[in-house]
Amino acid sequence: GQIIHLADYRQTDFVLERVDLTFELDPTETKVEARLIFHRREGADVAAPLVLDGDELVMTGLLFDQMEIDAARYDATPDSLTIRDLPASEPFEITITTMINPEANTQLMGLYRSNGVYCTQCEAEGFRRITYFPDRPDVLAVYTVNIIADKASCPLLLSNGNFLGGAGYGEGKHFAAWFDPHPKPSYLFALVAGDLGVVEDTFTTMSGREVTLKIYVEHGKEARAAYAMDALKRSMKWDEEVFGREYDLDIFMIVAVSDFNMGAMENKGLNVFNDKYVLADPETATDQDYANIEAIIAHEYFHNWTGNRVTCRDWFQLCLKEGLTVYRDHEFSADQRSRPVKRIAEVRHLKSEQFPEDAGPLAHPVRPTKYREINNFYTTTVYEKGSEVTRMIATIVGPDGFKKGMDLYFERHDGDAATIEDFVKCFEDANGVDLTQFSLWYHQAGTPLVSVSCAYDQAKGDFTLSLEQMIPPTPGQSVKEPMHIPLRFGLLLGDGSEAKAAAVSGADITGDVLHLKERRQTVTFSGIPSRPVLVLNRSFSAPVNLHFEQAPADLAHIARHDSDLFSRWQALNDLALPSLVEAARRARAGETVETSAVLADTLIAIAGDENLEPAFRAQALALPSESDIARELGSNNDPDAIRTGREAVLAFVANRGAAVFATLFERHRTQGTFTPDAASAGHRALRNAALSYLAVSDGTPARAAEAFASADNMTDRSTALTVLAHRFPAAPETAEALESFRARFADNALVIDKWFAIQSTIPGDGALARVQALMTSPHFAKSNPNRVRALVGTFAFSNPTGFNRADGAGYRFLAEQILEIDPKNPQLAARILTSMRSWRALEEVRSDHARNALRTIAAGEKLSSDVSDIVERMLK
Ligand code: DPP
Ligand code: ZN
Repeated sequence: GQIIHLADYRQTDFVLERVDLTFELDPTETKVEARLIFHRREGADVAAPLVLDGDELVMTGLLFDQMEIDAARYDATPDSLTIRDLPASEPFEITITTMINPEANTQLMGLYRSNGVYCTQCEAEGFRRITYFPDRPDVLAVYTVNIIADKASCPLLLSNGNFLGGAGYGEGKHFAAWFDPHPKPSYLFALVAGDLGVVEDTFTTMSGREVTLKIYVEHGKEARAAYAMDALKRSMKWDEEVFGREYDLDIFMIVAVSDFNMGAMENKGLNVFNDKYVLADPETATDQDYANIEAIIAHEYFHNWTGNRVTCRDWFQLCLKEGLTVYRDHEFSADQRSRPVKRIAEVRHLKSEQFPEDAGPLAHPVRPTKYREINNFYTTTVYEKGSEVTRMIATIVGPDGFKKGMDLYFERHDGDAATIEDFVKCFEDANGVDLTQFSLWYHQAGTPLVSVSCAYDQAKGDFTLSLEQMIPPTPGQSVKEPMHIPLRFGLLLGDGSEAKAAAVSGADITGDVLHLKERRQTVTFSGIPSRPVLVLNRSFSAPVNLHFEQAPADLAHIARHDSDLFSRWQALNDLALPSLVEAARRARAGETVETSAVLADTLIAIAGDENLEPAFRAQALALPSESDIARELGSNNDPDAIRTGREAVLAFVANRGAAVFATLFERHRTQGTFTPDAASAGHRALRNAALSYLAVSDGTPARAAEAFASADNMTDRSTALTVLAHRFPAAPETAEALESFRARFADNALVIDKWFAIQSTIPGDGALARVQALMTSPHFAKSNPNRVRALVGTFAFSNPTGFNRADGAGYRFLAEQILEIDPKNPQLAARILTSMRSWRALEEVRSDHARNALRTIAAGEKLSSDVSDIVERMLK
């Protein structure tokens, strides 16, 4: 594939007026007839041909205004259809017939079959695998879809919009027709046909319209869709209340399928989901699964306005819908659950996934300006950093200003294919502010580093803060401009109250937000009665790294007293990280690791503080991860030393807090009927965090084995199993528990994925052999993305010591897997390959092995553009 540049964007020469599709479904020979009505755009070149996109297409018919067309007037290849000598201005109709093979479609893009169900995935460029089409998001049209299929195997025939009607159709067949009145781009097209069970409900919108809600799942799994339905209704209500957005069709459908590359897809009126994000019950789903389902159901529903009603002009604008919609689903979950705990989880995720991407060879701006393979830009930078950028706009213009800007966006751009510039302009116009400098967040890659120092002058009562920002170089961007960084802050006094400055100079401050705009800024707060402790970047108002050597006593003060729970967690993290870095250094040098009692005592005190919500205390107890430590170290990393050091700190905390952890383990047992609400989940999280420490101080598997045996929900059961497997991999109790878990859930693939993931993350050199053995298990299926991600993906992404074996065997294994998966499912292969994005930060022996493995992949024959794009950027 060649490189596509944002600067080359131009409108199409032809306007698509309407689309009429007829599918005659067959497992291996599906016939698609597409009737497309176009007219030449006013002002377009009258000689310009019509060029349509295709991908592996076979054309069996072509008509112009229902007439045969002269062979000299067109060229058809598998990837494009070009038609010449078309009318200068009047509308014309092109009818294209293609034959496709859904059964053979292992890429899972376009029309394919999953467990006998026909389904589609068209984002970003899957529609061109169905028929020749102007397959780009700025071509919006109204669609009519006719589906003809075998009645017995496909009683259900679905597409976007409203159902028009259906009837029998010849021998053993039937048909259904759907009409979607909302103009849409082809990536939002969907078709589903098969035999599925359904859960039905209704929602009455704010203007009093009744909407039918249907969730389709495999027969027998209906009860497991109840939580998803509940989450859908809460999402619909929330979007009305918070964003004033009402649903716009008579029916909203969700279909769960078991083979899916993404999490889910927001097709107009007919969302298609990975079944992992629909199905849940206490027996099979963890609290995290419930939270994910709630968030993803909301995310896809929210796309109806941010993505579908207002779509993207081109794929460079992907963050226009994704960053904004992630922000919306984050806010939804924060309102449904505990806001600070949700924020902590978001920041943990951002730091562990997006920060490494932004610091490595795959770094790119939130709004990129070039790409080779768009599938590779569904990244945590576009999604999560994109959400953080939206959050900063809300911080800068304030809640009312944000609402005004969003209202203007919907008013101005409903029905449009818009750009990031259009979006930002709405906030400028609605609030009379200039966001030019702020917009650098969309254009400059790399996580800004803000260095902080401060001084207090007792005699004058002046507190002085010096700030300096630096944005590291990233691929293709060596020089960066200073950005507008909104930092929420507080000055905490000794009694836990907040100092109010009499005057401030050196920076714009609005409320509790300090606007850092220059490369260097010195800010003076006067009238401060005693030395304050600075709390900076409260609630993570800006996605930056802070370099601030704050005294452990000050961090402990914040951890115990700040009004912002997020900052209390952040302070604990900042207290722990230097200890863990030092521990890794010592472990690598073969020295004994010493742990500070301040750290352990602060952690234990917070864990035992019954005035704090349990979910927060569980987050506090989770020490920074091995990859957090690696990121902090930055380069020349030895994952074994990092683990050894961290284990020593963890053991110190475990032993020192054993009595407290034992009390928590007993006190926070949830009893009675299981409910997946956030408060109950918090008790389980705290109890399980205590169990993880107790397993270390106990030194025997007894307590975890007992917890496993007595668990009455999947959260407790899978945590106990994880503790057993990771702490006592060789114990008979562990083998027994793993086997009983497998046998109990043998026919539930989603639970077996947990069984794979738990075992693939057992630390140490033995992990690879374990993963290879599990790949021969009858539960494994190479063609199913969820299975591959659970076993191979989890190993590569989440087992730092096992994957980064010093002999390079982990990397060689991954290279083999990538080369094997790529010809069948390039998107899946490319995604798993990004697990090596931080390879340059490894010590020399490992990075040499990693480079060799990447070169092996790069030398592969017939690599997909997905994999070659990733591997080439990684080796550059
Ligand atoms: N379905 C994916 C998402 O919602 C891509 N649009 O993020
Ligand atoms: Zn999305």
